[in-house]
Amino acid sequence: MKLRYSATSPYVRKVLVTALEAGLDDRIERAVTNTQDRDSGIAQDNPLAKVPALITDAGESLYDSPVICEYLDSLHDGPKVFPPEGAERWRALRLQALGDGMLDAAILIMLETKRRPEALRWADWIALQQVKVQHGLDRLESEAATLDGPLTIGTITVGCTLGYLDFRFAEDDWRLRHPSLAAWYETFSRRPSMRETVPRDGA
Ligand SMILES: N[C@@H](CCC(=O)N[C@@H](CS)C(=O)NCC(=O)O)C(=O)O
Repeated sequence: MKLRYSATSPYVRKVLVTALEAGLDDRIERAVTNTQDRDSGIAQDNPLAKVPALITDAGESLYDSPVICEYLDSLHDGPKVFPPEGAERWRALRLQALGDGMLDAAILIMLETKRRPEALRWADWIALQQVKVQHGLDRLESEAATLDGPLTIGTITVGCTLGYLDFRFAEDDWRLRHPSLAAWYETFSRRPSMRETVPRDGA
């Protein structure tokens, strides 16, 4: 399998953590991809020109991260990170959606505040995105006691989301107002799969 990859993408990190936890990492070739480079071929594998995209051994392209993670989870016989049914499944998928939504907002903030020229920034719009991240953190804080337990795509996504906030917004420490979540993440981030996938600029 080939993974269209960027070392800073939290969605790619979800895929890598899932692969490492499933023991599939050795089967995945990583193809570093600049999504803004038309010659990279990303649009042939994902018409949205986003990473991650996975090209299976059968030559089929899969995207986006929830689909790729569920595909990888179908390839192994160990404990599944996508619970097959019932309340556990819906809880894991909801947590994944919450983390992914927080990431979508956080990336928009990053692009607006760190990439766009200052004169073109739209403060009210940035504030709207910040509220989404804050509300997400508040919800996770209120649920922190339930994050322990079997690893799921939900907790993987939450872990990658908090890691992204540390990576891009270290100056606004989310831990200050979310102590229970911080305590959970302190343990979660020590998993080898998390340690091996810490985001790095220029990697
Ligand atoms: N919903 C997608 C989001 C993927 C995404 O936004 N990836 C970013 C990198 S962090 C990207 O490729 N952006 C390039 C673009 O939007 O053109 C997923 O979960 O995989």
